[in-house]
Amino acid sequence: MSREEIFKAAQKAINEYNANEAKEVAQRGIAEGIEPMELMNKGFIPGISQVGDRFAQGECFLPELIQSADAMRIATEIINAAIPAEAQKRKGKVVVGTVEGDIHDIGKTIVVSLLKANGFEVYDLGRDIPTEKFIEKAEEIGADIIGSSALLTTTMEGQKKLELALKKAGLKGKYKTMVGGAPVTQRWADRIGADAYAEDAGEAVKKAKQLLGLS
Ligand code: B1M
Repeated sequence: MSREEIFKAAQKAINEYNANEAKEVAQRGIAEGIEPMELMNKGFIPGISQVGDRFAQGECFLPELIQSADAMRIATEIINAAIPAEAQKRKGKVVVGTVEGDIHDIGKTIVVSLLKANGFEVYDLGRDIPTEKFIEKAEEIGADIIGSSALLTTTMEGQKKLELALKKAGLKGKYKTMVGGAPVTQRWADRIGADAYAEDAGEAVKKAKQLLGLS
């Protein structure tokens, strides 16, 4: 199978809600030497985006969306495990979670893996995380950055709430904040006063380094 065929097979597995196939393609892609993030970005992510588009157009429904998310989760686990870790001194501490009311965590988990692989100490809070939990954890572990993910236009408000809560507690400035998620933009980050916005996991690493003056 060529690289292009593997990317196509990954898209097909997610589009057909086929977890076994997704697992096989992920393993095969890694075994054939495709870079983990390239396999994710050119194969699996376009696949789940296509399913999302079909869902939005009423061409598939929640049960299918759940099945393809499951296939995506399995592929993500394999890909994340294959990301080579940078053998370096710890770069900084990052608390990351998906905001309250939002259970989308596939993208957030990829961001966590790539940050870890790049030498950050990451505390993954999970999904559906209330504002206070982000702050409590940051205070507890002495974080450098608080990162929040939001996938729904309605839950993006959670990122704004976090900024406001930090200001109210006199903690804005103590922690740098980074926001991301499909509906999130630089404009939104500017509007709510977040310190950084990242479009994808690779950019999240770049921005985290910039926030800490490491690049
Ligand atoms: Co939902 N969902 N979903 N869903 N889902 C979307 C987001 C939607 C756009 C689909 C659509 O209609 N086209 C739509 C939102 C519409 C809107 O808000 N305008 C939607 C909806 C409506 C819903 C429900 C309300 C459906 C329902 O119940 N009727 C429901 C909501 C549940 C809730 O959260 N309360 C729901 C549920 C689900 C599933 C559970 C079935 C499943 C999630 C499973 C899981 O995550 N464990 C799911 C899925 C899979 C999707 C789509 C299809 C794919 C999301 C995804 O995983 N993308 C999505 C459509 C889409 O986005 N095109 C959709 C792949 C992932 C790698 O990308 O998450 O964007 P992403 O992460 C990227 C970047 O955004 C960035 O880096 C990542 C890696 O490159 N990034 C960060 C993310 N977080 C970051 C944080 C950072 C920095 C960068 O710093 C901290």
